[in-house]
Amino acid sequence: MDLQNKKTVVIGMGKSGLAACELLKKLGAKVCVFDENKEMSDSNKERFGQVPIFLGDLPEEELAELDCAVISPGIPLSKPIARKVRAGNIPIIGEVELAYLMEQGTVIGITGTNGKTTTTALTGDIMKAYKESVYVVGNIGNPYTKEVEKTSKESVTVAEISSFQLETVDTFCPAVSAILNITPDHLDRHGTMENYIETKFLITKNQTENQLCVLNYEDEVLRGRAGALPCRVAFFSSKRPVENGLYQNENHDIVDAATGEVLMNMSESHILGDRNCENIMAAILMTRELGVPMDIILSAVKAFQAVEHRIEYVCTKNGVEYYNDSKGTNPDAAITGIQSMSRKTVLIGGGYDKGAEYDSWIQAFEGKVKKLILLGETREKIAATARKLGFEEIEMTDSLEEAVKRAAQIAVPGDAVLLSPACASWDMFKSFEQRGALFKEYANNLS
Ligand code: UMA
Repeated sequence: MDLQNKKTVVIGMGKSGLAACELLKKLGAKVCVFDENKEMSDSNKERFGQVPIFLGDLPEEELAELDCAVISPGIPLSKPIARKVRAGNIPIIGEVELAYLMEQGTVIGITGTNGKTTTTALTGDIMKAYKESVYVVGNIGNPYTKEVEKTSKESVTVAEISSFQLETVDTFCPAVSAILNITPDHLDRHGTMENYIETKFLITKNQTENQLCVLNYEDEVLRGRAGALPCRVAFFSSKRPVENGLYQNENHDIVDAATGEVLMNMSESHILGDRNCENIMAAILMTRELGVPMDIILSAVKAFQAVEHRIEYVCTKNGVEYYNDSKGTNPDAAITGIQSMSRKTVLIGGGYDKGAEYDSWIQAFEGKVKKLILLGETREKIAATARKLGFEEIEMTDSLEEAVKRAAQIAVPGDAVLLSPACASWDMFKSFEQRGALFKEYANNLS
């Protein structure tokens, strides 16, 4: 795509917007940026240098001259700015699509409601053990547009792709893709579960019959639609043997379905539980497809440590272990969080309302949660669900700091305190990273 001298607006002044803006400048486009936030800090504005900035609204005269718009993932196409641009017949390119248009190498694309970041980081580690040029990009926190210029015929890009990013893909075509699972999330944006599922499957839409998509056999939707995909499929299952792919047997061995060979045992991994076993199997299938020898794959898997904010051990204070699962941003992810606790747990939850239901999360407490400390927009909704299900051990707080202090008072030696909110962070924090970092700070500062 020739963007030389093309007047282009970048919508969104976050990480993706900044990286897209830098890339567009190098491509010779005439760039301006737009953000809905009229209160944008000077330091954020300064990051964009001399580029014209429009906050709140894009003047008609600017709109009239536009050739193209690049949209950040956090901004829905239903927003007034996107509608306005589209009404003017100006093409909107997603930030991921813009990067992909310049991609020179092989792409691995990973999506799913939960486990994406762990699988992406692990797949990146495996590829790095085998190849010199590997770029780990996307929803994991490193915009694709920031790295794409470095790609070459020899390089591999491992991309974590969220449903927000998939909404605006057009030609994006990973050589190998994975959909790890699909459970309700981001329904405030996608409207219905059906829309959310359709969006997730966009990761395979341009794949061809000689390419591979890796799917979770335990996910009914994924299993059901496997036959309709345009590419080959390999399955993984943490619960039963599959015909084609990998599975975990009752001894927690990972078994190659084709040969019956045991590749490794889950006790050899630092990341535990069925969900992580699924992430590992997906990463093995994808990297094996790209020719990485199994001994290299397995030694990278065995060396891999949990990613930050995902059931991350923080500290032990007065015999109480503190865990940060700030990335547990939906009920399904938070279920994995509580299931991995082996101690009685004081659980801190609640946050931004994405329209989720919390019944299955509360049911997963299974007598392990001694107190649920709630904060944020969803606290009343979660409390009502918990009470409906007979769980009464609830306390309300107004800040994360207060929640940590209260948890420390309630927990006794041998207990755990777990931040695993089941909600996004955007009601009180900039990001789940900020929420997790503050939790760690408050926990570390306890006397
Ligand atoms: N903004 C608007 N209007 C809106 C929403 C946002 O103007 O309706 C503006 C904000 O004022 C802000 C900017 O847009 O200035 C933020 O843009 P953004 O929300 O796209 O965020 P980025 O900083 O560019 O980060 C994005 C992803 N964020 C989202 O999808 C919400 C990051 O995923 C990703 O790591 C990054 O690009 C690099 O690719 C975060 C995330 O929460 C981790 N993802 C969701 C999830 O994992 O559940 C999908």
